Amino acid sequence: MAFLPIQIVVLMQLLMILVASLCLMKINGVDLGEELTGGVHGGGSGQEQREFDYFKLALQWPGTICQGNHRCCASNGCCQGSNSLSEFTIHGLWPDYNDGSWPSCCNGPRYDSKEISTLTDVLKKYWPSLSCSKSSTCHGGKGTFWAHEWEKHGTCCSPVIRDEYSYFLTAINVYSKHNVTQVLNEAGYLPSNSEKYPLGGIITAIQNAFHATPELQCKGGAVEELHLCFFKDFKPRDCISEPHIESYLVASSSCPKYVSLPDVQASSRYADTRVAF
Ligand code: U2P
Repeated sequence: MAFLPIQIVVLMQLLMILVASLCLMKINGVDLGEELTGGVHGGGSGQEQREFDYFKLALQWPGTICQGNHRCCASNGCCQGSNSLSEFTIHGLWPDYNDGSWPSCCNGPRYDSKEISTLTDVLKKYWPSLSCSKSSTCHGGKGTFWAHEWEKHGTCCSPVIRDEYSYFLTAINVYSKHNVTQVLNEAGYLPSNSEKYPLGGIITAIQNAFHATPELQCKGGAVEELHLCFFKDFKPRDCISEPHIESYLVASSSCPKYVSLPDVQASSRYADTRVAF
């Protein structure tokens, strides 16, 4: 009985240490949630980071992204009549770690548009920026969408991809070899402003075509991004560690059970809002 107060005091001290540690973490800006769910680790410029585990080809659905984007400029693919908004375009080729985090801004040369001058036309069509905003680069400045993707992700693809030209060319090749839009169209999932499609059906169509499970992200019930994952030799692999679609639907996806693939026409949509630059 005589030991009871001492035990309580020790317990209280332990509790105070725990509370103090949590407060310090908050003060130092460490976000526990982010640490647990993954995030942009090692985001400084030109850092030596451990080799990545696999590639993620991130595709975006312009029909969804362009709906929330009403400003036109020369670089905004949403406004280019020649660009189809009914096809997935490239967001980036991202090296990722199996634990859900990823390296960023690794050692490597800064973006140089001259390096990819021969690819520009192809990139404008299949890897357009879908906004007028400039993107952050790894050196504290702002640059094009392509500059952002090369510096943040491309520099971390070593030793598989070692230079800017190879980074963009590889992404275009992987994208052309895995035509997600065609796979979905052939399965009956066509761009539409009225139809809703089962998320499970979309995932199954991709699984049947590429023998790997993709990752999907939605905004307001519409598909915004679709990610395909690859081993370092570019053979397809699952993006998600949980192989059961049902649990994936419930636990990890920002998509509802039925999703849309909005159909937005670039030329007609922007006919009245186009501005000269
Ligand atoms: O998901 C929000 C942003 O985080 C970055 N991201 C996400 C998943 C992943 O596997 N790798 C990755 O880098 C992307 O950042 P961005 O390239 O757009 O700057 C993604 O948009």
